[in-house]
Amino acid sequence: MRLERSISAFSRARRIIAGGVNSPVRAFKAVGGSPVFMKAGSGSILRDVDDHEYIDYVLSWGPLILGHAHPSVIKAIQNAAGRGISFGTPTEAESQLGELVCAFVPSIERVRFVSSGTEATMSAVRLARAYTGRDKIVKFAGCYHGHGDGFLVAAGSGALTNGVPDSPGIPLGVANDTLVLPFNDEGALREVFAREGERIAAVIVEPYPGNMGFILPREGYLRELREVTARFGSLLIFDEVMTGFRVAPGGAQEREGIVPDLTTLGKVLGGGMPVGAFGGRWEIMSKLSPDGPVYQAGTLSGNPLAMASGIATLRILQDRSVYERLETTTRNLCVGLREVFEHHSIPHFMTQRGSMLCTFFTSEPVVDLQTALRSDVTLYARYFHGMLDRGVYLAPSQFEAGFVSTAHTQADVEHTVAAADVTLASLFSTVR
Ligand code: KE4
Repeated sequence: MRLERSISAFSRARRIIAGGVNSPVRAFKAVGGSPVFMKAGSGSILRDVDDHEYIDYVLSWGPLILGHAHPSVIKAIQNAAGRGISFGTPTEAESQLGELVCAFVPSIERVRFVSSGTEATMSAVRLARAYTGRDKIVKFAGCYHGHGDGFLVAAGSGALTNGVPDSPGIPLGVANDTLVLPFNDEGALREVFAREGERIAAVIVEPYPGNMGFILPREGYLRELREVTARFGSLLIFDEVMTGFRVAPGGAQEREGIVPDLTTLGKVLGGGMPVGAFGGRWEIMSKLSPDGPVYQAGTLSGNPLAMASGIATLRILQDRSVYERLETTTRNLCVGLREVFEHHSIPHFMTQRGSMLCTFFTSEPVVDLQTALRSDVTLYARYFHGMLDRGVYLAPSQFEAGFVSTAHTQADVEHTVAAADVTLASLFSTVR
């Protein structure tokens, strides 16, 4: 496939932008080749600067649950822009979106909007430390909570993809306050709490980790997290930046019936515009400035255009039948892909919840970072490029999740499954 314009765009970008990208995972380092530069999106389709079209399963890393350029979202942003872009004052749109958030996620009694998932998680951890008077936090190897210093310890997503899960530049004192455990390991959890429980301010967890590929908790694991944190007076923070409004209207906590103390949100919340949020019980959130002493702020927090985009998005998601359709499309895709992998005798392990999915090329169940790392990332890279050449845009890293939108059609599913069949046939010269 001819990618001349993307290739020249990347060499231009590299002359002015660090690494040629504004977020490392976009650079195709894990899959090789030159990153594809996109210029437009519509529904489930992305168009690149060489005018190739792709069915998009990255959806801006999750935000675009309604697909690209949804008319209601575009109109809401345009209307808001006509009234001014930012005021630096309170606006009623922030309360409107806040009311929607609290309706979708009942564990949130008060919310604070920020401009990214990283700001949401950083702020939630600062609040948890202030509320408990403790310093330690527990995170899980392979989970990614943004690029805050304390989180870049055994981090997932781009940090893992680019082989720097423990970034340089993090002071030892900060890293020492982050305790890292393997996900899905109840023994390790109980052991660290027996040893450090009185010093642990919070456990922060992606309830369905989507940054080491997409991994699901073992039965009862999240319940154990809830019980052990409550027992030791630590807060449980569900990082639902990726799963919020995605795997169910109320996120993973709705599917699992677990009430965290704090929740962080992003991605779908802004419908593609920069929005993050954190929230929880009033007694905790009341510690935040200006009512309380815990400082947190942001010039563009609650930006009117971002609020308009989020309100338009969540209003559409209030129709719960949307989630049934998303789950059906995603399941159809998984069934088709599984048939193809089985036909070509490709060892694989697939995960799916709601409209999130992932394929690992491995013959063992993937339950944590170690098992994820044992999957065949070389085969993933070859599969990625074969699909790209056939008009399907997957995450340019094994250590990410795939997403489906309301704009994806059965025809998209059939095209994707056919592309996988031809790709694997060409890789393994097995013909159907
Ligand atoms: P942002 O700061 O990128 O908005 O959000 C950070 C974040 C926090 N928590 C979870 C569970 C997340 O998945 C993320 C961001 N996810 C990655 C994709 N795996 C963002 C993509 C990128 O870094 O370019």
